[in-house]
Amino acid sequence: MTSSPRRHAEISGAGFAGLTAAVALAQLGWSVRVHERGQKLREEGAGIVLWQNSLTVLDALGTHDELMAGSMTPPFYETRMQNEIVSDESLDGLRWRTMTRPFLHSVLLKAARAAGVEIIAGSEVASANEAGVIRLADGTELEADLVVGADGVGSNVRDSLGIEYTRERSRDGISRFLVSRHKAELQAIEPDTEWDNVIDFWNFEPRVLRVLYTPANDKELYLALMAPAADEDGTRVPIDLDLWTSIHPQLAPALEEVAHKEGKHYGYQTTRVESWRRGRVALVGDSAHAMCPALAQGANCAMVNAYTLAHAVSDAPASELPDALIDWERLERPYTDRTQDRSQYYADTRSMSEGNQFVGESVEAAWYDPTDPHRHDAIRAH
Ligand code: 5PR
Repeated sequence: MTSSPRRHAEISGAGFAGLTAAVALAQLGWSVRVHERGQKLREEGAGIVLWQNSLTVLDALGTHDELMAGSMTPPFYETRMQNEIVSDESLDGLRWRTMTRPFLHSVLLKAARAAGVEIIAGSEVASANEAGVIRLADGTELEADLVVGADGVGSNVRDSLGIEYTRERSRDGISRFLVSRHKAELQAIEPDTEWDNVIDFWNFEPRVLRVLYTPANDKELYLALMAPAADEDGTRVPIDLDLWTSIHPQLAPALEEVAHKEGKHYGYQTTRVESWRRGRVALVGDSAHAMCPALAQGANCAMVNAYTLAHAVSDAPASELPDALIDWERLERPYTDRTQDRSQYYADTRSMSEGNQFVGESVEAAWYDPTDPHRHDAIRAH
């Protein structure tokens, strides 16, 4: 047996998708370099829900214990309409965890360093070609067996390759914040409520203003404030405290802390690309499938696809890598496409407000096991 030379990957983007691909590839024996255009390696986002699909990936990468120590599983996913409880879902054996985005990022960064990944901050990948050459903003060219475009919704990698996409905007959008738990103050207002559940406070009257309340750990609370993109006061950041507390008075202690925070309102949008790959280049995460957050699957699908990408290319001989990417897209993409479509549907119809939504096809992605070698048996048979 001859030992083949170590294969090399250049990755653009040190977010959840890029770091997951980096760790998975490095653990499979690749040399990996990640370019992050930001000057600092950190995540600015607020909170996140991870479902079983991405938790399975994080287990496979060896981060289980660390991840569990800094995250939590709320007892129920509660939905309220006009402050009446519509449903309390226990999610029927499906694993899920809530945490902050900076925490998840720190776990992946540590795993990447432990796996020997080289990460360069302040390094922007300006373009890539299908032969596997990237060009940095400073003109440097680097060659790789595999290039990964994990560079977000405005991806240079995607756009320099001429991969086309469509973008649809939805009518609503969201501003996200991390604050402290305020549990005692909230209990003073609603003593019968533990305030450990995720509580999705929908409100349609007198206007559409929704607060998604998500405990992220013992100390931190993730609040997502949704309003129609056309609502100037509802989308203002820093928030209009009087407006939000007039609709959600029971959340006043937490909203008061939010009112001191800078931030940004993001309009929901769905980006659909013509292809996830071109030659030796693969797209993962928002560059490939930016989606509405209604099913909270954007980052989850990103991590799943980054993981399956690493395995797909490692299982194939180096010369056949472009074909391996074709197969990878053909087998893995349908799950993400369906999730993207459903998430857009739920965002457009606001039908998550009806409660009891985490059943059937809406949790298809959450139940998906990217480590199951038989997961494509039915498709392959055709
Ligand atoms: N679920 C989660 C979330 O963060 C959002 C939504 C649903 C966990 C918004 O960011 O419906 O928009 C949603």
